Amino acid sequence: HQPIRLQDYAPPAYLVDETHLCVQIFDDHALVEARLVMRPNPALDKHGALILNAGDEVTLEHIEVDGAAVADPVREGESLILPAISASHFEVRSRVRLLPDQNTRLEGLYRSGGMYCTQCEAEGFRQITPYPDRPDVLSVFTTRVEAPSEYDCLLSNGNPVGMGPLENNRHFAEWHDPFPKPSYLFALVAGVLDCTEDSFTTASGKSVDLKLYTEPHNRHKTRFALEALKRAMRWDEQVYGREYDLDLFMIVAVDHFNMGAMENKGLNIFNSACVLADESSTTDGGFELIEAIVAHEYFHNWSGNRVTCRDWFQLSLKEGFTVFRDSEFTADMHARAVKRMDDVTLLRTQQFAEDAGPMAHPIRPDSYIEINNFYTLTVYEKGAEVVRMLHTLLGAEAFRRGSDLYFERFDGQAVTVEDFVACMAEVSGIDLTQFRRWYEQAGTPRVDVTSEYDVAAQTLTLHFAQSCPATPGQPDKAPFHIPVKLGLLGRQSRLPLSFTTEHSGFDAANQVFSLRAEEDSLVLSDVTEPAVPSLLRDFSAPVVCDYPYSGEDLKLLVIADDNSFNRWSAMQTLATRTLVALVQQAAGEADELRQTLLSATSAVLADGLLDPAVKARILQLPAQAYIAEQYSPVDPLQLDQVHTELRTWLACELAAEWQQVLSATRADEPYRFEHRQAGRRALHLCALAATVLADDSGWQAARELFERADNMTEQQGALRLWSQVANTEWDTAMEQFWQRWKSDAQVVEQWLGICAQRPGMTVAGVNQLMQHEAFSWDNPNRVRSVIGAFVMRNPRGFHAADGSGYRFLADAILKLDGMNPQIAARLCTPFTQWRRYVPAVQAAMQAELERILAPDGLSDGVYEIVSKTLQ
Ligand code: BAL
Ligand code: ZN
Repeated sequence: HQPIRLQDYAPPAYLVDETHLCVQIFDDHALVEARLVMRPNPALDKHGALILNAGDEVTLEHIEVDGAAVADPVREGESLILPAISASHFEVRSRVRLLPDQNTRLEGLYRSGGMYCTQCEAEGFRQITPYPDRPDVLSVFTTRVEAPSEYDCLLSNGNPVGMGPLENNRHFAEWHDPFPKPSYLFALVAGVLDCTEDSFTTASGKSVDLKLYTEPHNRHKTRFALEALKRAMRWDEQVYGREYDLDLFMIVAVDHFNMGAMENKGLNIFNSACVLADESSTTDGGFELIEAIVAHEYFHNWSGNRVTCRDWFQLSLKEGFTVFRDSEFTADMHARAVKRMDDVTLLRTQQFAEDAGPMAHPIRPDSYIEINNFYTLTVYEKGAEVVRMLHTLLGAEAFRRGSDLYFERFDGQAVTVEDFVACMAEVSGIDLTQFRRWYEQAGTPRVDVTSEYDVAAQTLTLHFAQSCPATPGQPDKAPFHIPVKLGLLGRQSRLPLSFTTEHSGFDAANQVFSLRAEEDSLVLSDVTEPAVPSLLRDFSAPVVCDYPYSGEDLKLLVIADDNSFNRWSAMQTLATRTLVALVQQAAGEADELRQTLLSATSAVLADGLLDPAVKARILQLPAQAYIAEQYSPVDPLQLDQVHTELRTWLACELAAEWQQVLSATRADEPYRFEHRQAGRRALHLCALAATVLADDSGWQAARELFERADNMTEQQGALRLWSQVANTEWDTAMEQFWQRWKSDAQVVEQWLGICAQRPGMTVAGVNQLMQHEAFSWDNPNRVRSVIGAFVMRNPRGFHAADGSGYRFLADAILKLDGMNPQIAARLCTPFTQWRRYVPAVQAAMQAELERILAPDGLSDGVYEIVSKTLQ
């Protein structure tokens, strides 16, 4: 379990100009022949041994250099070591044998149901053929696929250049990808597939064929993704000036997949759950997610593929940037403020916890044991926030010049985050030296703000102090460059106030203060009345921003802030404070905050002008996971109880108002996925949640919605809410739902999730659910739907006082580690917070963590997370 360090980066000794692969698929094995046209890296004086990576899925049958067989190549771990080569050009040929049916880790070439497919990022290509499997080796690939004729679709990257029959009822297809690419972008698919076709004409008039391949029974679920793809292609032309570059763009839907999707050049491979949709089986959230993932993978064609990463430490170079791009795309397609609330909820609830835990790392980590552990919320979501801050500091126009320069200067190259930031600095003239600390320092910075108002001078002075907690390996942090977007609200007038300031760090046009020092003060003049500051508008930086607001200040912001994101954020702060006070049994304070929360909730419910989607989000209490980050030690069962009691109290106190919302938001038109309708449904489900909580017979409203709804959003929403009562009628409804949808894999995954999250679910119940025909250990989606949902979204079940939830999770991790280490490692997350809990919980979790670490042969992935968690 050796760490790999950024500081040890060395350029590749040898380059691969051409990669010629022949992949022959047989019933019980596959043979891969590779011909690599190579040369020593001209940038280096010394080259040393030729080291190829070869994973343990690969049985080497033959390898030769320029026609001379290498009899006994040294194999050390994943390295295949050949003697140094001095020729200016040479060819390496190899033949290996693979067993795709037995590849349960789902990296390299594997079988998913009836089809063969590949997953190569980050280091899966070495499980297909010996190769310098690193992102800074870019090569032009030509791939021949041979398979039994029944597999009618044989696909790879680039353009088709040949196909035809072979002997023994076999056939072949040949593909050529003219764009040099790293091996992690290689893909291959062989299957009996149905193809839905479309086309797109680029801004410069080129016609691109679009093809979405599925297993035949999923043909009816392809239209939405293809339409989303075309919207994404147009948006990338309009917003970034990026056109698609090949004549063909293919997507394949695969049932067994470790992640959401993969941006292989010209041949994206998707987890079926992240691409297949139709109006009867997909929820509003599902549609939005699919549209975003289709866009994300497409956007990688430039941010990732044409310009790629030098090494895996630079992962956020492509992922942070591409998440920022897809997030802006969704904001443009739907509702900007709502998308911001959803993104910030994810960040605050989960990324902040990661940044405060044992796995905390900068968005560019400086070491890892298993790179798959670093496909994290920090690299992706915080990485996107860092790019967003650049966008805020530069403004849209300069940012676009920066991205144009980046794509032009580094097209066809593998580069670093410094290269990206340097382009942004060059076009804007802004000194981003300090800003680069965002890439280097882990942890969520805090910005503490206080104020004083001088009535006579009409000045409001805001004092800022920034700090950042210590994280593993980084005890001390230097100050960050933090853009704080702000505004003022008059305490009496309740109206936005204008102001002026002389501070050179304030961008008046965008109302953004650049906080660079550890402490700084911003004097705002012409402030005509006492004001409540509205800080960190639109979440202008990924920080915790604290100000000593009174409950009434927060209520004022909830009701009257002209920044709708901050209306939501103020309500989150008010609810968080209330919950923390209740948990800590701070009686007087808790009661006062609770009353203020009630009155703010009532005002929001009565606001007829609020977008229903925004209203639904404002009315949602922060998740327990977020509250658990605010204090320590946490008793998770007590927190669950307090959270439920507060929701119930708000529901009872405002029962009449919720009832009115419930009737006002009933569907009165057939289902369509669009913002207005989705907002109405979200609000309807909020009101239904209150109804179920407030009234013993409230579940009947859920039953009524389940029976009436013409759409999956409301049917599933009703089943989830009704599950809190879990009576025999609910069992019958769940059985009916199962019978109706059991042949639809995506709905079945949702159904399993509802079962696993049901209040009252125990380990015994989950074990029984895992005997159901719908569950399968070798399908990551099913594992996530049952085990993931139970341990991450069922606090009462997972934290059962007898420790059964922790034992269950440890057993599952150990079992999965031998099958699919990536999925096993992901499941370790709930244990990473163990030190935050009360002593009894800590002890029980620690014992399970030690049990996981005990066996020999643990994967690097699980070892890295568990050992760092115990440190
Ligand atoms: N590159 C892995 C999947 C994604 O982030 O697009
Ligand atoms: Zn990505």
